[in-house]
Amino acid sequence: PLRRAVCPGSFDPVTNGHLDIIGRASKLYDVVYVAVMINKSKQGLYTVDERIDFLRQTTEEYGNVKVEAFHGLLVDFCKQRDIPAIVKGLRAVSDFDYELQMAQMNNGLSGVETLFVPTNPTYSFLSSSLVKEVAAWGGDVSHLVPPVVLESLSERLGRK
Ligand code: COD
Repeated sequence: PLRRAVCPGSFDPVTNGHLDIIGRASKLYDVVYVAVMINKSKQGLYTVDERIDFLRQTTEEYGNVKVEAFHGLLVDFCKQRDIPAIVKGLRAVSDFDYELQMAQMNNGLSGVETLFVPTNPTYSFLSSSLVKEVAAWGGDVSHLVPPVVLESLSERLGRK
């Protein structure tokens, strides 16, 4: 049977930190789903379709990554696709508290396991929200996001 896992997130937009985790997961599993979780109460910079488009373009080279949007609980996404494992990146201790809570909640809800991959130290400070803030003020984020995202950030935010 195929070994499946999911990398969930908001991906508003995808960063090199996300891609590092997705790429590493794609070497460990036969199929890796990337789930763009829709949060109606949080308006993003990018629409869900735009986020998916960036993710598809940047994960195509891995060959075994499927990108999908989902509105609902992550455990339901997993149940519907028979996915037993969630793969998450851990950047720092500050991520740990909340990630542990979600991992335990998700395991209690459905038995799904969460595996943590330590972030590549190059990206340990990196988040989508910091990228947006730095880019909005004209800072250079070219080493932090893939080229398609960089291009669109400069368009959307009016500079590079
Ligand atoms: N390096 C490595 N990994 C990183 C980095 C980085 N620099 N930045 C982010 N990551 C990884 C982390 O594992 C992170 O969790 C994931 O990528 C996604 O990051 P974001 O910022 O796009 O997404 P979040 O943190 O907003 O995602 C939260 C979820 C959408 C996963 C969560 O809210 C969720 O599961 N929601 C669905 C509803 C649900 O089931 N709720 C109950 C949860 S118990």
